[in-house]
Amino acid sequence: MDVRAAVAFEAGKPLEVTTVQLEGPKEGEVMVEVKATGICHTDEFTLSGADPEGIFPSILGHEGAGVVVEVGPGVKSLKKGDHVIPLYTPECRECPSCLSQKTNLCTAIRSTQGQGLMPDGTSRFSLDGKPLHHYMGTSTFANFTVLPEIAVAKVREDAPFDKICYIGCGVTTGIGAVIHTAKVEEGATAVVFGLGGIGLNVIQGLRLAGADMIIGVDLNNSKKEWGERFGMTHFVNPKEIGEDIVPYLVNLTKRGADQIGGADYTFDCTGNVTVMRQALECAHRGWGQSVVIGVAPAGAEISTRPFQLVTGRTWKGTAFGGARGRTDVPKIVEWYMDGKIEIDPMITHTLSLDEINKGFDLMHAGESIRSVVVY
Ligand code: NAD
Ligand code: AHE
Ligand code: ZN
Repeated sequence: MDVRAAVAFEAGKPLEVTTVQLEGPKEGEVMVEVKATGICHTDEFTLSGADPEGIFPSILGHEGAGVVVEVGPGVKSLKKGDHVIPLYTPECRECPSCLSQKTNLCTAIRSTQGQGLMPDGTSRFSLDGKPLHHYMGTSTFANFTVLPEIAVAKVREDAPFDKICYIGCGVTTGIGAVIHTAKVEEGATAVVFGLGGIGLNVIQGLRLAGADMIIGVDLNNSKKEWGERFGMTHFVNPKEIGEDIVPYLVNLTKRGADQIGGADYTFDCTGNVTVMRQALECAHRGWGQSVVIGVAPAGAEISTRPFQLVTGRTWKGTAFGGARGRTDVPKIVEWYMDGKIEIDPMITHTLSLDEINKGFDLMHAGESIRSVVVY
């Protein structure tokens, strides 16, 4: 069938909105009518050419919400009409990773997903008879997409698509990093580097967890107000403090009789490896945990003095906030519907598919938190 899609033909070039062809779902797959999709910084990262796994031409997008319109043979857990959120981190509940209960990184289809293909090694998208690649297993920059059943979370039907699409990545990643990955406790101190679509969700996750001191760090002063809106207690612009950011933050977080500074938890939400090092090094001696969320460009590497780890800091990372999509995403939708978490104010721009490149421009200009395309 013909569908409308924003195609990434080449790295570094704007997306082209055009009509492409989509095959129906095969064994174990479903077709979803995408009703809305967010534009995440990771889409920009891949489009820029910085993603070692970036493949072109492809249909990007991984933050969607929609309705199941067709199910392939053998599909058991979904039916036509179900409201769903596509999952770039699937949950098969059968692979060694899922069964371990130690990680959300399901391995069932990761290798074909990374090659821009469905699990049978082919693509459902094409243009003029030539295959187009899928992206992150989701390709939500098309008004219809095909997904493996294990990469779909069924959610309640009264939740608005143009808001819950954000749970498909940003909301779950930020809140999950606090709850699942860092397991932040009440009264903790935390530093969040990068107050964009992810960092603000880390901040609201910290507020939910009961953190006492929530320091936000960003080069853009307009993010101060944004951070405060979701629970940030202190804002630091590294360009304006007149000293190195690490000693500044260590000093700011001094507590207790020994006056040793450092945060209990720190989060990188920038993808900048220098910032990742700063985040580790301003974590508290003996127990501070630093969580890498940002995605760094091909070839980038992190470094620090091993002494930072010898003296008890832990460096860890998180994908999709450690969330098991089919289990956890419906719960996060419930939290939103119950008013436990906020989404609406973070969706600063709503666009049509034809305007999708404007969403990338707004991100580059630091003017948006989240732009959402509504089909
Ligand atoms: P964004 O563009 O909305 O926000 C980035 C923020 O970082 C901006 O406010 C920017 O001003 C700030 N920033 C940039 N450089 C900085 C620096 N040196 N110091 C302090 N602040 C700085 O991006 P986003 O959508 O929030 O995504 C953030 C990162 O998280 C990206 O790298 C993205 O690819 C990644 N990400 C990872 C996961 C995951 O599962 N691990 C999920 C989603 C996004
Ligand atoms: N393909 C890149 C890495 C990109 C990456 O780390 N993606 C995150 C999700 S970012 C969502 O906005 C992720 O889930 N990673 C785990 C995985 O299995 O992809 C690279 O560097 O090769
Ligand atoms: Zn994302």
